[in-house]
Amino acid sequence: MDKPSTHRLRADEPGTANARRKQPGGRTPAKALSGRTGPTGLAALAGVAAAAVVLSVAELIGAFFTARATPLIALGSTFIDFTPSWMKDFAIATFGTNDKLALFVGMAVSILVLACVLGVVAYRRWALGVAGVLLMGAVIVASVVTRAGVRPVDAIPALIGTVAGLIVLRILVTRLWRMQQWPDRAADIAAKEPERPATTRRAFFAATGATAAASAIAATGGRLLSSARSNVAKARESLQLPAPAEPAAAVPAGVQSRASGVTPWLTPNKDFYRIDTALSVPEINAQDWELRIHGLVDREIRLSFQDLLDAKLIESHVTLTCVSNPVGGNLAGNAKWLGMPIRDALAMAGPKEGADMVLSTSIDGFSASTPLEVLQDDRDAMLAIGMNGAALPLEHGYPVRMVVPGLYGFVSATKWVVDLEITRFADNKAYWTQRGWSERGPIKTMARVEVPKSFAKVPAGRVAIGGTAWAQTRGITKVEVQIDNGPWIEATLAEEASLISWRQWSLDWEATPGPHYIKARATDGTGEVQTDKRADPVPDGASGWQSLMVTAE
Ligand SMILES: Nc1nc2c(c(=O)[nH]1)N[C@H]1C(S)=C(S)[C@@H](COP(=O)(O)O)O[C@H]1N2
Ligand SMILES: [Mo]
Repeated sequence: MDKPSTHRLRADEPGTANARRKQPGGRTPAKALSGRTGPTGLAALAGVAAAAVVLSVAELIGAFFTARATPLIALGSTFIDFTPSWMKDFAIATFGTNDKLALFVGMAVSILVLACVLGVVAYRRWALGVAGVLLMGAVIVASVVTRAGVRPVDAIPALIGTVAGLIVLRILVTRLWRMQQWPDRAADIAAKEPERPATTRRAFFAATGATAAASAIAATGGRLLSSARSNVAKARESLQLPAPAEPAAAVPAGVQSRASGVTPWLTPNKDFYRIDTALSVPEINAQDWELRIHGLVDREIRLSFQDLLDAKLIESHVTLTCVSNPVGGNLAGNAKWLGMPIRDALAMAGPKEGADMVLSTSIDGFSASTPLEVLQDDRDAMLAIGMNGAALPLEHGYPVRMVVPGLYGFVSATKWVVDLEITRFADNKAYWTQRGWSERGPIKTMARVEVPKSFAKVPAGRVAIGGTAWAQTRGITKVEVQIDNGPWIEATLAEEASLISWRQWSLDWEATPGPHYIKARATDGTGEVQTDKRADPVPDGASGWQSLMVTAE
């Protein structure tokens, strides 16, 4: 049958493979429509507009539901959870604290591409387009309701958004069909709706443009509304911290490195590194906060924020370090923390024989596995409520986080912590352990050179080398520097405040003109010299000596 059959054409949606093959003269609908942007391009645009409507309507309505579960935030969080570990490591290494922005850009590009495909598919086969929008809605609903601590009603915004997106897609695709110079179809439509003239390309652009603009406004409005509705930040500011029963030991004068340009010994809150999987910072009202301690315990207990305020609080300078920190990197910070000793909280619950791990979980589903004995010994492990004299900043875990000296953050420093399960390493795995990192994470001894900077040009003559070293719970007893593969020279250590905070150092060096290589290594309180064996951050922390080149001139 080589004669085109109008009957067949009418039976098919325009643009289906079948209909296209039967077009007289082999002209596809794409070619039939003259102009710069063919129907495929316009259909892609329709898909983008529809996807924008789904997301923005959902986001706007989401402002009235659980803040951490608005569609954009939930989608982003799901994106994070499904990002392969190597890509996450790459993002942290490449974008550092901008990793979230990178994530949003990556997500936006992916959605844009999928939306274009959706538009084209809907134009060619409407049923598949419907399926596509419903799939999109299902993915959003799934990512919303699988967030920890989210209620089923939080799915409502995504459902309404999906319906709105479907309606918009139908309107736009119908216009496209009508634009076709395809006699049968155009006649069809004209016969059914004679009062509505066929859409022009310009009108179509205007319609999609207006939809996109309205979507952008709705999404922005949703985000603004979400933050305006939150008063957690205000409540945090007016929180009065109680005085510690056990104040921090006085910090000796001289903890700061004599080399100028070395990071401050005490890290201000605003400069403290931040690493977490939370796209939108969880906002918890202190009055609503509750910590459940359960599992292998004599009695399950629940602590309120007031219980913490009333407890015997300790205060301590502790250096936190991220396992993702590369040799010489700056994912470490030193602050004065105020909190309730975790061992006191555990004692109230009474861990049972056989338990060897505490699985701490945050309100947003992150979890960390910490050896039970570490939380029961005399190091200052605490449920922290204060950081450098202020209530915990929202992004550092307000209202309560864990701080455990000596362990990398991924196995100990749970922010926004709401649950402690006393369990066994054999029975439970924490968030990062499930993703290929180790189940335990004692901090490795590390010496960091901060001045001069790598590849710096320095004036020949006296140059101050300086930096920071850490080996929390063991302490730093020596830092040595090697110039151009010469003998190791002992640096001058700054005063030590405690074994659980970092220790700075400096060394005066007479630099001769030309390029020089500087290496540094530390020795911890057990007498062990930092290993020169290079290891990547995965699975339990980077090792090796930092090495840098500077040029004296
Ligand atoms: N809720 C939650 N807590 C978390 C994390 C997280 O992703 N979510 N990341 C951990 C990691 S890997 C580190 S290094 C520390 C960082 O704490 P900071 O952001 O206050 O510096 O927090 C830990 N606590
Ligand atoms: Mo970390």
